[in-house]
Amino acid sequence: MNANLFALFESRFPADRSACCIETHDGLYYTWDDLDRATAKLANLLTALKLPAGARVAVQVEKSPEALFLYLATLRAGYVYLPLNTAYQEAEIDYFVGNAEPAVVVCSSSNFGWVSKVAFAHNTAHVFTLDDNRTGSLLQRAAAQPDTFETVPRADDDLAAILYTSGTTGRSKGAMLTHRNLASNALTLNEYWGWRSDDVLLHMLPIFHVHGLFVASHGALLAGAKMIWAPRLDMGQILKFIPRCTVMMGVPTYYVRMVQESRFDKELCKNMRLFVSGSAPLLLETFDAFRERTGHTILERYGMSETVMLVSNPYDTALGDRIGGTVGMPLPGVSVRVMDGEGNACQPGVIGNVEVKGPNVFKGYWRMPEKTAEEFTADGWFKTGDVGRFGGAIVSQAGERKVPDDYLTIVGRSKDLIISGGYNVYPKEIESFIDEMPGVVESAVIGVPHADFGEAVVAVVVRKPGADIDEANMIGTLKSRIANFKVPKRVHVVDELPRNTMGKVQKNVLRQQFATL
Ligand code: MLC
Ligand code: AMP
Repeated sequence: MNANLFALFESRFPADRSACCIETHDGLYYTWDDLDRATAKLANLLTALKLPAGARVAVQVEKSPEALFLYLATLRAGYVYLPLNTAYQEAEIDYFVGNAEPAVVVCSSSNFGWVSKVAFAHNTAHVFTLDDNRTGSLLQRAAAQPDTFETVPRADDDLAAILYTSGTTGRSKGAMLTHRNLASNALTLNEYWGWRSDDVLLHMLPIFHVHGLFVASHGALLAGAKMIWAPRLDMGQILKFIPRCTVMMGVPTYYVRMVQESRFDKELCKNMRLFVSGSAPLLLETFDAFRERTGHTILERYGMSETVMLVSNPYDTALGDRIGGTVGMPLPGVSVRVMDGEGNACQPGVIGNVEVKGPNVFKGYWRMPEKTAEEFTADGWFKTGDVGRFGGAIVSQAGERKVPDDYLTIVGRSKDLIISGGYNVYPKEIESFIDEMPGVVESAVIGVPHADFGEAVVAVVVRKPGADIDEANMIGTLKSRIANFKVPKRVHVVDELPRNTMGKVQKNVLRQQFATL
């Protein structure tokens, strides 16, 4: 059997291929036939390039149906897809391209100048452009290709995608996901969340991370369900499209903003069957307010780039309630354990490190066998870096609620990570940029509570005697060098950083000090 993920999707295409597969926010319709033909043309183009086996196709483009087709065509042709956040700037792209050595790079035409320079410097053989208005050299070249293509056979363990996740120390690591990782997770979610062929997914997430590219798109593709496709979070478009939709997924910021919109109510959402939240903690306050406003109980789930989805609140009420503040139960086929520092499993109610195992767990970090080995226990469990507990209780204004022992609650992270609006920011990376700036002795980057983004990035900077550090200047300089979501919202200049007796910076002290910013 062909384990190629695309072959799985193909096997689930609806019988009527003239049905709508993607409707865009600006009124375009793509049928399942269109998807089939477009991915065939792109797969033929990739094949015609005679790329080496296992070649990576790195893509930094704005969201469009054609960008999704490029992902699917890469799978179909048997190559490895490498999506890149559109906010990444030159230094970041230089690292990813240098590390992954893609044979093909696809970028927007406005970035072609600098992206092609970076790509050619790293010996990438082919650089194409793709814009979100159905133009660019990629589509021009693909137009001349045949519109049928025999999906290339792949084995379970062959790579399908590499997703870069930032590292707590050092540079980003490329999580290698296989066809089996993605297929097993998609099949599990298909069943667990009750996907139906008559579902309509409101797709508003970016398609360069797990949530939008895999969880959302795979769900609809596997169900043979239609997607309404919008380029970014936009309340106007939610109000316009939600009455025709049945499923929506978002990071918590999406729900915070929906609750703030008074026109978002029960009547508007009456066709909906499922709202999913993930990628960052959803505040109980948002969970409750959303239910009050719409009558819908958000389903919160937990996952990561290395594992796709791990744990989910139930869709089927026969399995249990969706409990706000928890991420639910391990998905079928996924094992989750909470361990203390001595390698023993914690009792329910006791907090420890979350470790996982299953067919969804990635193959390792690209060309980093030592880092891969560090992240797995001797008995083969992946250390998520998240801290949580099974069972226990959720305390809210409404009182204390006992949580069943098979429900997981994520209470924090052992990794030094900030999640802002669903994007991960590793303080170390930002600190190294700041520390190189003139007049800076050292810096500490922390996350502080933020009503919209959940956490906001804040930098605390120690200046050299007599140096004049200007907050706006520093923010401006950082904006030109790193992705905008990583740039500190505020910079505080201090005389020294608080340290413990070991000389380690006490970030918890700084977090408390700046918590009310
Ligand atoms: C944008 N900005 C952010 C930001 N997004 N700042 C902090 N954190 C963010 N996430 C800043 C910009 O730099 C800009 O600043 C200003 O906000 C306005 O930019 P924008 O592009 O207009 O913002 P907006 O459209 O409102 O975007 C916010 C957002 C977006 C929350 C909608 O960030 C988003 O779509 N996030 C989703 C992330 C996601 O898909 N995560 C999944 C990861 S997968 P300035 O100063 O220039 O004005 C994963 C695994 C799993 O984690 O479990 O799913
Ligand atoms: P990423 O590396 O971008 O895939 O992000 C994965 C991380 O996001 C996880 O390790 C968690 O820290 C966090 N995360 C994802 N979903 C949730 C959730 N529902 N609640 C809390 N944290 C989450």
